[in-house]
Amino acid sequence: MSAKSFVVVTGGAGFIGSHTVDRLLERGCNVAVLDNFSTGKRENLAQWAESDSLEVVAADISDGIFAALADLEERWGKVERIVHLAAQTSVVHSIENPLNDVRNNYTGTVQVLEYARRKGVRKVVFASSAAVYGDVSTLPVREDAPCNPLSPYGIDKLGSEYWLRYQSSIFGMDSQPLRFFNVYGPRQDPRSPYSGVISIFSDRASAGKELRIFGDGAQTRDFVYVGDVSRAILLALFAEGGTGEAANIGTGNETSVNELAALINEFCGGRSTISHAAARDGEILRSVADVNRARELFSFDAKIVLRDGLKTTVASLQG
Ligand code: UD2
Repeated sequence: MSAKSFVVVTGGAGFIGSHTVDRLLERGCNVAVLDNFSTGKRENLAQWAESDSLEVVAADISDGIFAALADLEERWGKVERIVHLAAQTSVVHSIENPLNDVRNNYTGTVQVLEYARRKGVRKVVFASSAAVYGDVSTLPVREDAPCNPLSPYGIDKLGSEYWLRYQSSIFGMDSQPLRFFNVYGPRQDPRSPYSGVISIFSDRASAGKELRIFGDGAQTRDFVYVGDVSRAILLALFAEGGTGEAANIGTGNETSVNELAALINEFCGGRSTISHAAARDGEILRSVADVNRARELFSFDAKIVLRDGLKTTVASLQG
């Protein structure tokens, strides 16, 4: 048996997951990744191919995780903590495929929590989303603002948060839902129709292709760098306590899509033209996080400013 912390990362081969695994291994944990590889990639973890402290198990969390972890429990002992990131990540996809979203993002969470309850896992950190808020009237948005999700994705994330809170209050399991704002950075896939705007614009501007803004581009987002997000996850995971009360993970800075396109184009040599297309249905016009609760609960503050994060992202795409 090992004295190291045994941490499970669901979705650990994905964009945010693989950065989280990097940090956990650097910290000296034993890490089991559960991933169904629908969007996750083994190459995101290739840097750890020689490590004895990482095991990658191909498994779909919505089928349950007991069997997937049985062998590793014999080797590493009891699972101490879980980072639950595995999810269908697109709001647009969830609207067209609601049952698929329920299976992955709601049933999947309950499966992970059922394991945590029965095995006495100490703490679960969960990737929730700013999508739980829907349209908000007061900005920056605080965690106690009314939640009116406008998509199956937002509903399933909010429902999952309630499960964490329920399990913390009834069974004493520590838990921490994190409401991610717009996460960007290296390893975000630019080629899927559901990709984040920064990965799409960086990929296209690097090739001098046109950047297409939906609507007038005045809509704003709080773009938070993946290295900050993975740092927040570890701070939350190893902090004492956790009642299931959610915390925003953003920077507190608001950037318009117009500003973003101009910045990315500048960093890529200014070869792209910028055009406008019809606005997306149900587009949220302004989004920015109040960041005080994450600071109070687990001393998290985002550190990477957008210009620096964008430069790193663009450089990673240019190989
Ligand atoms: C983000 C999250 C989503 C959910 C949601 C919560 C990502 C990738 N998605 O959705 O998971 O948490 O926030 O509110 O982080 N845009 C363009 N041109 C493009 C692509 C996008 O103008 O080619 C615009 C888009 O209309 C939007 C903004 O860029 O105004 C951001 O779009 P997004 O798809 O990156 O993320 P969002 O905020 O819809």
